[in-house]
Amino acid sequence: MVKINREGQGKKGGMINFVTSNKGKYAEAQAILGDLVQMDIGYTEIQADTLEEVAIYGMKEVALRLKGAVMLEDAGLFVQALRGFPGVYSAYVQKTIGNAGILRLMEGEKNRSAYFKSVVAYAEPGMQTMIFSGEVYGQIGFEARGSQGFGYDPIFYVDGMSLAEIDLEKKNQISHRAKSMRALDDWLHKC
Ligand code: ITT
Repeated sequence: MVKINREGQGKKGGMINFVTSNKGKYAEAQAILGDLVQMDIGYTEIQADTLEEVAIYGMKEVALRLKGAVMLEDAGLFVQALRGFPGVYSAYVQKTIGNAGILRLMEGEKNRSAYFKSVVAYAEPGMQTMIFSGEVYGQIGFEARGSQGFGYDPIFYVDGMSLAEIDLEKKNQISHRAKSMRALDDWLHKC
């Protein structure tokens, strides 16, 4: 029997396990979905052309390892002038050249348009994996600003402020992750 969903619970009850190593992501998701359980257990992030493929493959792996409701999220920064780079390589690029490297690649570039995309995969035993996504459009700034958030936040600007200059509550009003997590939350509440 399907139960009425409460905060942080899957359709069939029980807490949702959010497989992520990223505390910032977890905090943002938790503010929307309620009490989640962070599972920092790692999973294989395949080389693929889309975030969706990475998330679906990852979900197949973690669903075998964990009981109950499971979700994971793959996100990326897509810079128009760099033809979508770093995109699916965002984690590796952040670890290697970092924000300073992206700013260097953008030196002299007038087109600063970029977007973040978040793809959430969610599954419960006996149910097919559901995918929800969200995007936020902005600009790559000319300098890194702010100390909140994580990852590319200091160089990604919306309405003249970097995402690292606004707090979690404000980021959750506009972000790619807030949109994908809200779409999941809406679906969970449609019992
Ligand atoms: P998990 O895979 O363990 O969840 P991760 O940090 O590796 O954590 P992703 O692969 O989804 O997460 O993220 C790719 C990169 O994009 C990574 O370097 C993140 O820091 C960065 N990123 C993701 N979401 C972001 C956001 O909201 N603001 C700034 N950077 C972000």
